[in-house]
Amino acid sequence: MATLPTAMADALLHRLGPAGFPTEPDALENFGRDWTRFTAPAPAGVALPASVEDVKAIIQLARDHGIAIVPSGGRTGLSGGAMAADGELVLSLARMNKILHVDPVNRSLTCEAGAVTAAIQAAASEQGLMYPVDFASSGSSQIGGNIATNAGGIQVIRYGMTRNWVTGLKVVTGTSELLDLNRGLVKNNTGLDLRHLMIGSEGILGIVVEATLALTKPPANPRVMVIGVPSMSAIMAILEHCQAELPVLAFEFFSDLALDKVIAQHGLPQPLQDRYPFYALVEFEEASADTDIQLAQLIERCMAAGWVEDAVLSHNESQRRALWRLREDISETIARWTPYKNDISTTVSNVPLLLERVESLVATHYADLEVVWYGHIGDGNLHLNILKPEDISVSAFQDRCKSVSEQLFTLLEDLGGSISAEHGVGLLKKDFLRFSRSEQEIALMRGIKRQFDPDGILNPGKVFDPM
Ligand code: 2HG
Ligand code: ZN
Repeated sequence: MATLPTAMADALLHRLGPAGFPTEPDALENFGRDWTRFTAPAPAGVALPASVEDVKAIIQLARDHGIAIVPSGGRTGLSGGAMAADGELVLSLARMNKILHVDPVNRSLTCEAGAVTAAIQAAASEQGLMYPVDFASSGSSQIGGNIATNAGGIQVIRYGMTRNWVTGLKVVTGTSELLDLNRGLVKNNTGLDLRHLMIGSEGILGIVVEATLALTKPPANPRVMVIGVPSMSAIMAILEHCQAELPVLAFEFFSDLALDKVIAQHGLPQPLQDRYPFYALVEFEEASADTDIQLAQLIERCMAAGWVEDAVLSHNESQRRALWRLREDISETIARWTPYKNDISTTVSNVPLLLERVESLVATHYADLEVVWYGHIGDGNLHLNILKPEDISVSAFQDRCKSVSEQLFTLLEDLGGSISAEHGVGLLKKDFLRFSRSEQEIALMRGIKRQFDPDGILNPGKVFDPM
């Protein structure tokens, strides 16, 4: 394992104390990885600042000693963006986790970057408000990481991605300077909005240290329906009708194999009497007393058209949560098969074409493997997970899937889609960036990186190589 230069390690210990500079091998291993399992963690050290001044000092030390920094939030990422596999210093924001202020007049919340998403949601809720970016890992993901990856989740169709909710951002750049961006303003047309450059930049331009987030009123009475569906094309027809007639909050789908794994793993009851090839999960707001009648009519029409086989509706909060588990527990359930993940998107109108082409690719190349389909299909985002059979090594499996990715991404390029809808590029997708971004775009990104981080110390080798 690489180690930090002695003078740097001494300075970090002196500034941060033992709690801010753990050196046990377990800590290094834990802080050196995210949820990906394709690279072994090998950081040279871990620093946990307690203040913005600490963050600035750590970056200055890294510059002086030429040591790379890997910013670290809740490490729930799925593209290797927080992996430290090459003697880097991990900079974890875990100790900077305070909610600083909830402001009902501005409908905003200000917090440190290490605040956990669920704690932010709870603080908003205490004021009768809501932070609406939500996903299965919200119990451990941190807002700094959400911002660095522009996290999406299960209600993007209604509320959009993290980007839509960040009204202020404090960031320390690779030159150890603090930027205070947009300061919570709703309206501020004063040139280039650097805040938006930072959002989704995966830690290559600066370290988020504080954020101000917009809040909104929670939906009146959210209800969930799980629908058994005969084909993928039926899902898109149901989506169109739901969106036209209901205040939709989420529109997700999953395959029968996904359901099978989740109910087996957690001993859950089957949601419907029979099993169907696919399921749609629709969450909607019960905006008026008529919603039930509207819904019944909608389902009847969809059944008559052959799109819906059967459906179950939540009648209380615990039923709503139970139905959500069928979708939200998929990723964690299949983790033990070291899945090869695809997180792809296209415009909603192109989804039927995408599904058709991906289905044929899967039939040709993965006929012998278990393929789990699920995702936020209502916003054009499909998660396609290929499960690793026990008798193939991780690297042989990855090589095989990567070669199929070339074809998958070529067809996405044809459709103008994205190779990474919400999980970011990190390490795992950087070889494929060219399928979603032009050469000019990548050259401009490199130039921007040099402006914010002239020494190239922030998360080097993530998203794209320096040259
Ligand atoms: C989800 O939608 C997450 O559940 C994880 O984005 C997706 O595991 C995945 O591929
Ligand atoms: Zn997702």
